[in-house]
Amino acid sequence: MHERENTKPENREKVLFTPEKKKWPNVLNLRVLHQNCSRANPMGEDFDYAKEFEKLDLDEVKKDIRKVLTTSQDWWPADFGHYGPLFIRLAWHSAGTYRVIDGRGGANRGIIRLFPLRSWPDNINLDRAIRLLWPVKKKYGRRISWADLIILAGNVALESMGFKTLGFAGGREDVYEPQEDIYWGEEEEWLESQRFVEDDLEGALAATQMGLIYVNPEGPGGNPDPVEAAKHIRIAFRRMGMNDEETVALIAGGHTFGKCHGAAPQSYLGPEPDAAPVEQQGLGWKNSYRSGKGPDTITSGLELTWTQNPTKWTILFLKNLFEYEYELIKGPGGAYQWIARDAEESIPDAHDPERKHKPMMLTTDLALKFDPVYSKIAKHFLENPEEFLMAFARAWFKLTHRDLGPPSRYLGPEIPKEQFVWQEPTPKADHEPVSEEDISNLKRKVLESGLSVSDLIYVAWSAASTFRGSDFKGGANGARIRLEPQKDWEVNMPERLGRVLGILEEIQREFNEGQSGGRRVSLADLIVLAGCAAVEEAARRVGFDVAVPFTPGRVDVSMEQTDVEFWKMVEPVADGFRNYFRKERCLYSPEEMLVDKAQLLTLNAAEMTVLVGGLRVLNANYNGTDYGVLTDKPETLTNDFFVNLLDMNVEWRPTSEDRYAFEGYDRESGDLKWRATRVDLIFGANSQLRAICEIYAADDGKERLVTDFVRAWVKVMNLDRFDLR
Ligand code: HEB
Repeated sequence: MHERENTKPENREKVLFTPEKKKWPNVLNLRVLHQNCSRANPMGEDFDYAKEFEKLDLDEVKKDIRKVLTTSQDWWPADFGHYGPLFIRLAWHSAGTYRVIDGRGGANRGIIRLFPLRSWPDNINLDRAIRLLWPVKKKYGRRISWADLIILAGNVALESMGFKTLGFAGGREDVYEPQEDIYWGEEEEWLESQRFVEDDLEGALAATQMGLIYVNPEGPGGNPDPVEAAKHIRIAFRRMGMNDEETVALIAGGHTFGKCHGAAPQSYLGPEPDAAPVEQQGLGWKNSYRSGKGPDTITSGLELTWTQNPTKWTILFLKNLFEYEYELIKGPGGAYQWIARDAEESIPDAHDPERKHKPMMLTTDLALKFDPVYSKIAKHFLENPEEFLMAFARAWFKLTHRDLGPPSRYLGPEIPKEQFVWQEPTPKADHEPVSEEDISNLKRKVLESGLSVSDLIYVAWSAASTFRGSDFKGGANGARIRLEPQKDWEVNMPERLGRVLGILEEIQREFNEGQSGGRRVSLADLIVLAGCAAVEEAARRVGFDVAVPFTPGRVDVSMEQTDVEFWKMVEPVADGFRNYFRKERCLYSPEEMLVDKAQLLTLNAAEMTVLVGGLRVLNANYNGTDYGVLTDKPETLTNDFFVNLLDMNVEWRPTSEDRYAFEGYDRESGDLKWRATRVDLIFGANSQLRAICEIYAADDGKERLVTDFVRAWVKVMNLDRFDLR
């Protein structure tokens, strides 16, 4: 790896690791559950981004961006007189941090403009790209978010260079505070260690090295081996949900444009934005080499231009890749790159019309030629430029829209008509929803069906809790729980699930067939409705007559509308709400996995607490275990979990070597009373969680528990109801 000494963020420790974290590393970071709260949002609670965005004249915005693209600024002169390639790189790096496994990262909140991403070494000089767009952002203010503007600018850049995109959807709402929930890696130093653990990336991280969007352009660890590089590319792009064809299209399509910058070694660069002196006003990497810009620019430290026409959509990247033999050299930046020694000097200079260069490539570009699978695809694209164009258009749209959620969240006039399986569309219901009277009839049917409260709760939770606030995927809508692969997930207890769904489907059929009007109930609705009925029943058993709000309108989707590959990758390895934990596949402790899941469900600490305590007494554990079921009357919505957890007469002892399972003994009699996992006991151990538990354990906490549980339950059931907002 080339020198990146000056880009070390000295302040990182101070900011990321708070004093408590250093002294008590095991204290759960519950702050991740309270990020970007209304107090951190300067836009105020009433701000409705969708409404503001709809006021926008998108054509006018695009016109303004187009003007920026070709208006070179003295403070950062445009290569080839066109900022298009730079903006494409900006959009790609903004979207490219997305990872399938937890849906975090990506373009949808504008985090590339905030700490720490704006200071990532891979994002060198993208701070300039964002500043170039400021006049446009300034003009439209709240009507367009940075998150949307950055992706739109990438699209306009492509279009202005002769490429036809599939379209653009808005709807990405900015955050105003760096996100704490995104685990980017353990490394203390940027780019320090290789992140492959037995040929697999640590857990789930998309980048193969800290601080890189994907892979090291010089090859793994700076080793210029295209075949090895291909392996890393494959893993890294798969983590982001891209297959081989999409990967080749993206790299070849992206590197059709622009150039790499490495006029001199990176030692000329000053500190990154978050470590730079205040007078630089958030611009980092001040370059002391000659003019520090234009022909003297240092970004990646690699110096090359791929094609003869770097500001036009062409097939030239692929043509050059296959036409020439490449030889390994070190460029002026001191980094490994490849040159077509025998080729003519056919490549234009970015700033000097008199100069020409030979075609050059990155090690990672050559991976497309030397990996047998990539090479087949790349050659096919070279011979079929139309297919290449379509493949890039689709992959680009997926890259930049994947984290925006289902099409029902898309905004604006440029939404493509075509729908894609990765979007997981949940169409609007084409039937009339059930009436209030139907709802109470159905609830009665469900409760009389012989299914237990626990059955109904477990299945409703299994369906709804796939939701992730990170990329707005999952949820009960669509009833994907009855399809592959969710129906076979271990955590869903396939046998029980099959039995419960069988009975619910029977009730559904009976209801729908008995309807003379247009009213129908979808299985997705019935699953949630059944859960509501179970919660009501469990509350009734303690004497509380509550109505759990239910809003019909969910639909059942087909296999064709389900991204099977995606769901295979995101099968839960833990769900503390169901006391499920697969140790060998988890990166964090059980309690951390619980918080992680709660964060994806957009729950705060109190909601998480009341849900766990409620689910335990409702007997909703994986495999029906009694861990944490601290009650003598299971399937009844009592506050027993909290009362017994805080009971000083019980003494807890670990029973397993890994300290996952515990037993609670009566201090006086010595009798075994309860069993629990770490996920249960953390609520009594952690000071913040214990403080919340006390509210529910108190003598006046019984009713409060019911009310709060119902509210949190309904919230989870409706997380994916974008149609209601
Ligand atoms: Fe790229 C540029 C690497 C993928 C688009 N890239 C670039 C560079 C480098 C790279 C190193 C240079 C920077 C500077 O400035 O210096 N890439 C890379 C890698 C990968 C990639 C390693 C993986 C394999 N790209 C990509 C994609 C895309 C792109 C996917 C899209 C789609 N890039 C791009 C562009 C550019 C770049 C457009 C240019 C920029 C300018 O010109 O500024």
